Amino acid sequence: MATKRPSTTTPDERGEGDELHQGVKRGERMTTATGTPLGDGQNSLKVGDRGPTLLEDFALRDKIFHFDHERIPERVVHARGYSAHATLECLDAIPDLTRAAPFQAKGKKTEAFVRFSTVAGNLGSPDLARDVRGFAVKMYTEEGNWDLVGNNIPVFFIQDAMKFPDLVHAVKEEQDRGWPQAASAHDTFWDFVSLMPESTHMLLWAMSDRAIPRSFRFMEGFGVHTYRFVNADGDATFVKFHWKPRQGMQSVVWNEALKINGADPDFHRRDLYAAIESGDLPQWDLGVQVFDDAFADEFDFDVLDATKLIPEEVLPVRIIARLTLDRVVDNMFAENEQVAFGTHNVIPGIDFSNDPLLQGRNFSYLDTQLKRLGSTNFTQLPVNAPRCPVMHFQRDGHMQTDPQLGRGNYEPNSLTGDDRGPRADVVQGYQSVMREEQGPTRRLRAESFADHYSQARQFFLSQTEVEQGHIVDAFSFELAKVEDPKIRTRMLGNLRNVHEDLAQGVADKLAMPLPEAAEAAVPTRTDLPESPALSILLNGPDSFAGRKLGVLVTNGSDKAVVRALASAFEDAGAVVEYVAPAIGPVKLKGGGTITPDHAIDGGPSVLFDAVALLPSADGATGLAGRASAQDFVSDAYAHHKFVGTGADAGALLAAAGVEPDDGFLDLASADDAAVFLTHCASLRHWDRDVRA
Ligand code: HDE
Repeated sequence: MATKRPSTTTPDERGEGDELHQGVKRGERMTTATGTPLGDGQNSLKVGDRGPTLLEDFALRDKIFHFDHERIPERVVHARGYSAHATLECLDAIPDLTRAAPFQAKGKKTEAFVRFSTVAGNLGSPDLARDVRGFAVKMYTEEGNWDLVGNNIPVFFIQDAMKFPDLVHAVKEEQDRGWPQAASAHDTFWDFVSLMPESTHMLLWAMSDRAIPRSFRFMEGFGVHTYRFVNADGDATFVKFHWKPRQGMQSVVWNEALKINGADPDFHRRDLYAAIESGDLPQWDLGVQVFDDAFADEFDFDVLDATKLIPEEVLPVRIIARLTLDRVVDNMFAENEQVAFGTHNVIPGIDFSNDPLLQGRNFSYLDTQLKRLGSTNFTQLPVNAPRCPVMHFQRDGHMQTDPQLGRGNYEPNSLTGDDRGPRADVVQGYQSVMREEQGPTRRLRAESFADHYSQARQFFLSQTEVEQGHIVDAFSFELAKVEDPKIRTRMLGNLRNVHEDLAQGVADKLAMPLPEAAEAAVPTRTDLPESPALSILLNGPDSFAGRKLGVLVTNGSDKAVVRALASAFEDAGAVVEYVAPAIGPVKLKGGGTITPDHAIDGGPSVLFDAVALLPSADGATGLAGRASAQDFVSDAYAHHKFVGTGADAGALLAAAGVEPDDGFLDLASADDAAVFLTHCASLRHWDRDVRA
């Protein structure tokens, strides 16, 4: 037990070399890791005034020793991530389908922890990389931890775990040069995927706006694989999991993503933190697609193939629970870095399918945690520890923190009382689904996995014209970064099997001729119906709530207009931030001041979902000569944003070279705010004829 130290207070002092020794307040004394109180936190122990330093300086050694070992291996994939604590609430009890503890009673709450991530970049990479986002959820149920380790894209690049290391090596920075960081736009990635047509469907998603979400809050999540639900009678069905953001979906445009990465590489983590801290708690509905073998057999693709999805229009998603992110992490290392997810963490009621990718993952995650966290006892770390009792005969290991009482450390035993220890429960314990499996041992890709293009085409055709344009642009951007023309040509050959317009559009942008279509194992189906659920723009929000307005103000901005705008947007659940020529207070016409959130050089319009230009006439003239102010306006224009323009913004608009269109709304008087807000609810003015 910790004993209290005598409470002391000491004054701040300067040392002989002018170093600051801050005094102890409230009796809190700094100690070594073993609790010895320190008398000096600034200087190592030396002989004389100028050294040498003594080997006996245990305080220096204690501190430097720990520092030298601060880093642990970062995740080989999904290194860059951000987490939050959460609660899952059951909305619709489904004991008929599963005995999984979170879904047994309506209103049942389960503690959870969520980590979002990019895949390819290292720990310090920017948030707006074009990449898949990880969407990993740990649910601490009373029957153990259940991890749903998913992505924001419902399909994957490869069908068999055997190919995962190749995929990851290909996408990460190239080994002989060390770049590019957090980018798939390079030769080795496109070389690999162009030789692996099974990746085509996922490539369509990765080149779509899904791969550049505006915020973690505005993206869907998917379990990807087919899993199994099992009820208390042992009856099993197949299930696919979906997370649907109650904030609606939203992405950025690519040119904007490139600029956000420079302006605020932490854009996504800052956004999530700010939303939770302000009480605007992000929520997702958890939905399931449940089906049986007979239903699965009706498809000509295989439900065990992770490159395929079941369209929601064919099998609707049934909402069963709601996830609320309700608390930011206390410490990034202890929680975000040390949280250890694994697909193998299942609870009674959840079981696996034979998806060969899932089977490989079940092996991989445990392995990786041991490598990263260094001990088999990583499950004892607070972020990983189950909230239900843990009882077994696993013993010892590095960093064992459990005193593991009693005499019994094996079973069967005939010990009694506390010495006896736990036993497996044949009635209530986890039972794997009984499945009949038969067949010769072979290394084989099933023929049912061979159609690589039909669903890619279905995805492309399910997008709006604007989104299709973005897909063409993204392929063109990425392939233009590929140096070897034969890789680009090969990829164009694959794209011809998806859709001629896509292939032609990309070829045109690359100024390359279209090659022959690649040979396809199975001809592309052209009869699959469009699935509107696959489009972001068809499923966006219908309000500006949770979005951010950037208001450009200067000395002399009209107080009535500024205040009316702010209250209209804030009342609608939006965040308003002010950008000004400098960070000091701005004096308004009509009285009062505003303390800006950003100086213009560090507050570009890419940080906002819509902007308002409310400078005074003098202020507009002053800003007109500044590149950052010109970019503020021209970027908002190029990124299809709605722009509110005050009566005196003319000089700035002219300097930016922007011709106002229907997406520019007058903010001449206080009454105009409501109309501007109504327009902003549709988030972007897609009719504007600009393309990155
Ligand atoms: Fe992962 N994956 N993965 N993965 N994955 C990891 O585990 C792996 C796959 C996913 O925020 C690693 O703790 C293999 C699909 C997420 O901590 C590692 C295969 C999907 C996260 C690993 C896959 C994912 C990971 C690296 C193919 C979407 C981040 C660090 C057989 C359904 C979790 C770690 C977090 C992390 C292996 C494929 C999602 C190496 C072998 C498909 C969200 O174990």
